[in-house]
Amino acid sequence: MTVFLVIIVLALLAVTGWQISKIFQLSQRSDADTSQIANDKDNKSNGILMLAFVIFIYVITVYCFWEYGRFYLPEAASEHGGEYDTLMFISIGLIMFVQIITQGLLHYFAFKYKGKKTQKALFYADNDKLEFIWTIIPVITLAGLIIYGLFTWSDIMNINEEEDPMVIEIYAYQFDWRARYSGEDNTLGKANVRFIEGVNQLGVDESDSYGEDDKIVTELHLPVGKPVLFKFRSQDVLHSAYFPFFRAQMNVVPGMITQFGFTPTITTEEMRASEYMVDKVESVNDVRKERNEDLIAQGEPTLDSYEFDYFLLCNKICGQAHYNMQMKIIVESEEDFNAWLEEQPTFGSTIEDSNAPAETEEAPAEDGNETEEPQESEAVAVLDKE
Ligand SMILES: [Cu+2]
Repeated sequence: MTVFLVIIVLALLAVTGWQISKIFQLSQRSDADTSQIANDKDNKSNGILMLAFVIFIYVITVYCFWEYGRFYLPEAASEHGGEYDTLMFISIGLIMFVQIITQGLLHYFAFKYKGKKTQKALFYADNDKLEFIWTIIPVITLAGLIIYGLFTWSDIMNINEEEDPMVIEIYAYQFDWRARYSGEDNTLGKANVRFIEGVNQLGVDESDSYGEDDKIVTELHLPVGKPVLFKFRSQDVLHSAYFPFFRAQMNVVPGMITQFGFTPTITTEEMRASEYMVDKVESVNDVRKERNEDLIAQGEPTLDSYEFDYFLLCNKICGQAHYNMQMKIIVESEEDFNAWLEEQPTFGSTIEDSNAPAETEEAPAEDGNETEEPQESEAVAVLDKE
């Protein structure tokens, strides 16, 4: 009903506006120029507007670089990241250079050659030489960019098996991540969504001996300088594993395994100590400090101070809590990594532990609920935050 009333009111307003404009037209002096054809004055004001517009977009561009330049990512923390950044920098630099010149010329010419009663447009059919020049230059430039891009792409995407990369599975589900280390044998056990039951949250095949030493964790640890090969699997919908600091992203597709490999080069500690990150953390904490003053005044709990950590994000809108789908990544020395991995339970032992009490208490169903509960309460917590 309200919608209906609003529509009627809007329609009446439109009619009123139209009637007022008619009255306004009738009240104009009879000798005023009411022609629909543009005269010199119209052309002049449009020419000036064209020039003003290009100046406006240039000013906005410079302002954005000035104001938001600090939101750029820091130096890449992976081996291939440098190549990726160079390709990006060259492509964007070239596009911007051409864009600034051609856009400027387009608007300037619209101003300079604006219509005048006394002038007649020149009929100029074609010029082979000019057309050749403006065709061949983009062809060579674009071909160069594409070939360079293809080489970089294959360099990044080709996984050198000779380097013996450490195999880790990244498992996505609504709305969290799990990582599965392939253990001593560096081979992941087979897995299928049909095996998901109880503590076997990732559906690892219990009958596959390769899976026994796999280790499933909620936090991704990586040894610095060691190549890693990620195998991605999704439980439900399309996700995208996005590692911004390592310049890596791969779709995570239900029903298939996708992969991506990289070598982390900067540890979490080193990144925290970098000038970029020190400044960034300081500015985030300044904002939080200000916010905390308000929160204290309102008698609400305050925000913790921020500390940088690498993270893995989901970069496909996969549902309600997509925005909160992230996993912490810690890049550390090989010794620290080995010590941490040593502490993690293997898949085999997890299954054994879960089976042991189940046999006596006969409660496999309850086990299933226990593993699902944290997910559910997480989802609820996330909704509460919204
Ligand atoms: Cu997702």
